[in-house]
Amino acid sequence: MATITSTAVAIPSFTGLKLGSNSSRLSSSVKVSASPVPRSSSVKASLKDFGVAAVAATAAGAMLASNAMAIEILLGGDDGSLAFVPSSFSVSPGEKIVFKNNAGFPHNVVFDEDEIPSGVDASKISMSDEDLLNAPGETYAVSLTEKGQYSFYCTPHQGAGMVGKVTVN
Ligand SMILES: [Cu+2]
Repeated sequence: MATITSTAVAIPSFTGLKLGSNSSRLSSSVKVSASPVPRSSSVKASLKDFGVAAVAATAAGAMLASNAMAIEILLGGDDGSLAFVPSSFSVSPGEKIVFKNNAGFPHNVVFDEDEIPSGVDASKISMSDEDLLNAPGETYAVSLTEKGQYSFYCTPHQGAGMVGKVTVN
């Protein structure tokens, strides 16, 4: 009970403090909303610190995500086509390939054991035939370390042409 109440009040009061320091036009409305709530200054300070930390962490996470080496391949086209989008692409060794359910699922990602570099174990980089991505936005991620050409397909839609190629170079 106490946790929910203080959290609900703390967010607007922190926002208000921040706005108040940056804008004199908004400071009067901030005072009205913040002052009727009786609270100790130590609680305010700790909640404010928490807010700043959360904002900083979000910014750092966004920077990491944009800098990380990764490529996203959609499973199913926006037009309803049963395809990998794009179906042909290149990555660097070790680069993360994220296959993401987009439309027309269920899908999966299985590498063709006859069309991958020799020495690579197809089962280690593939989903199993029975393993399917059923929900929107579900992902399967894999990193390929051996250079060369790899072919892969979606088990339910291979016959419909849902196949792809990736070059690791
Ligand atoms: Cu499919």
